[in-house]
Amino acid sequence: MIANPYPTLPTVHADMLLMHAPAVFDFRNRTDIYFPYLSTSGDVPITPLYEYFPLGFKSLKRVLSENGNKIELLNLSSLLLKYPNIDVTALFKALDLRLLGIDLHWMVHVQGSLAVAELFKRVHPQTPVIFGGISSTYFAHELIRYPFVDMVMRGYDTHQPMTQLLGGLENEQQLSKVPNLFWKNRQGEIVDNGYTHISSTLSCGIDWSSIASQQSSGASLPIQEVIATQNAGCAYNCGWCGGSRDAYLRINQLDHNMKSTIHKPLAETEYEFQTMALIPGKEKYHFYTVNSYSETNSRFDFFMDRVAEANFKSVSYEQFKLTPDDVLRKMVAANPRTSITLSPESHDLKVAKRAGRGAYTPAEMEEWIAKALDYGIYQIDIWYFVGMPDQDKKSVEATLDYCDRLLKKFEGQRIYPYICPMIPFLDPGSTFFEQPEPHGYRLFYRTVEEHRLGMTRASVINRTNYETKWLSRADLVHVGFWAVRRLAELKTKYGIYPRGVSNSVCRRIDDALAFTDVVHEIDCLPDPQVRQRELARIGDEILRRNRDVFRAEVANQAFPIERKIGGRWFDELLWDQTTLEQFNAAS
Ligand code: B12
Repeated sequence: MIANPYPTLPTVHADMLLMHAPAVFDFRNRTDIYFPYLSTSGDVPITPLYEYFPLGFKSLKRVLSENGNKIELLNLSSLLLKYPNIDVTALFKALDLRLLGIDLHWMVHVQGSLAVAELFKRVHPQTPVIFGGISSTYFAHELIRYPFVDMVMRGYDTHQPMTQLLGGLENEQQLSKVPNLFWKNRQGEIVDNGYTHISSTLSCGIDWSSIASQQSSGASLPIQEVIATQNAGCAYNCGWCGGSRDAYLRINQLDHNMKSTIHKPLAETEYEFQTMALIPGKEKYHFYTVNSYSETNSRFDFFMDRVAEANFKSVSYEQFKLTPDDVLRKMVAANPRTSITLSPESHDLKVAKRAGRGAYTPAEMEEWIAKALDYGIYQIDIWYFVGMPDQDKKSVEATLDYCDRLLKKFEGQRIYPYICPMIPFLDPGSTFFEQPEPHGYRLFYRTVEEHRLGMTRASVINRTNYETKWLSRADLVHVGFWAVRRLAELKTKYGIYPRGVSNSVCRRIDDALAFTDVVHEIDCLPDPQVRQRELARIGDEILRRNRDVFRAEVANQAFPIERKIGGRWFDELLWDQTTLEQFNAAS
């Protein structure tokens, strides 16, 4: 008798499991794709697997559970970073589900989400697999054609349709009535139920009372953060953004008379704060609020009153325009460690305006910074972008010169500029994606399949889905990384980073850029056999570098020091730590 090579994981029974895939599956032993250091946007603590799952996972869990379903969450991405030996097939065998839900929300997950669906269907051919999220909505008609995708749920608010779906999952007659659903019937025919559920509010608040944190115990620099968004869609219309006013209307098939931002009812916001109050040690948490610039004044007032009661360690708000005085005062009163994030995208007003921003000049911003600091704002983060219309190498260099002046002017006052290249993707559904040529863009990938294959290219330059008239794909990567490196140097010059930190960032970026060129040259070889052979030759070098990035620790531009993962709110690992450690050791 052959012994079972795997210790069995206790089986998880659920009506639905929502699973978040790594951007690329299986990243662990791939010697043919190179993932450079710091190749994400840099403001959030993630690796190039993009471990955040959609906030909607948490709200879906709440609504569907309240309707009598057993709902579980699994962040496969975090799990594989933390337990790298785990056999995913064996893990899937321990799932007993009525339905598996996978997000394809951010397009960057296209390869990983599809690969995970395919593997799951091999293990459980009878269990239906449903896709959802923004990219799923945009590409629903393409996704449903993959043999291992049984259903696609469209929409920015899927709570009601998903409740209906779980109620009638085994009954085709009932399935045919579920709004927003694309599905395959028993004959394998694709059925489109139509996109008719258009919610006028973002219907459901999240229950934050229990979040993944237990596994961070002992970490010296724990990542303790909760996040909130009060709306979907956007009040603004940046051409590169897949969540802009026009993109949101387009992706959700809404006409231009419809509202481009829908809001969470205040009672649901209140509920979120009540549940956040129950997080153990919440006064050590940072509260990251996103999209606050799409709120009305009275709603934002209500929100800040709740922030004042919440007593978080610190709070950050994203602002589109320069925050007016009365709001600055109120923010500081609500929390003394308030930081504001601005995203002018470029110091050059012409570029900033073409990026959809340009609501203020650098001089106006500086005047405002001085005032905000006077009011007691604790920190101001200023984000610049690489890959905008009219932005060439010189323009990026000039942005860095501007950052130098800015850092000097506000030395020692927590004014932190950042910059990031827009890679790998220009958002599908954004205005520039829809009409690339008039805006100076050229697309390399348009369809799901093109993006999926694109994400398996060895070189990050070839994974990028666009270039501009002003910056080629290679420039986007080179100029972008150069800019991040230069900022690290500047931050040391002005005493923000210790010399050791910036030396390490610069050394790793230098290596990433030099090695990207090696990989890129091979990845561009026309003959696939020669290409494969040459890639195999440097396979060990790729793997060594990837393993340096894919660890149970994460560093990003905003915090370039490795911090342990496992305690981030989205690190939902489904089984307890001991069970997973044993399974990992035996796999
Ligand atoms: C908040 C936000 C974030 C937060 C994360 C919040 C989170 N974890 O959900 C932060 C700041 C961390 C973030 C990061 C990123 N973001 Co973002 N983000 C947004 C924003 C502003 C709002 C999204 C939101 O909260 N919606 C409301 C919540 C409650 O609902 P939801 O999560 O969408 O879920 C509902 C539905 O989508 C659906 N659903 C979702 N998944 C699934 C799965 C199944 C199976 C089903 C049935 C349904 C379903 O049902 C849910 C319930 O109704 C949008 C822009 C916008 N205006 O929409 C951009 C947006 C989604 N982000 C975008 C991008 C590109 C990114 C980054 C890749 C940027 C980067 N380079 O780092 C990263 C990815 C991070 C990662 N995955 O690790 C793009 C995506 C474009 C695309 N098609 O790929 C958008 C559209 C615009 C933009 N450029 O910012 N983001």
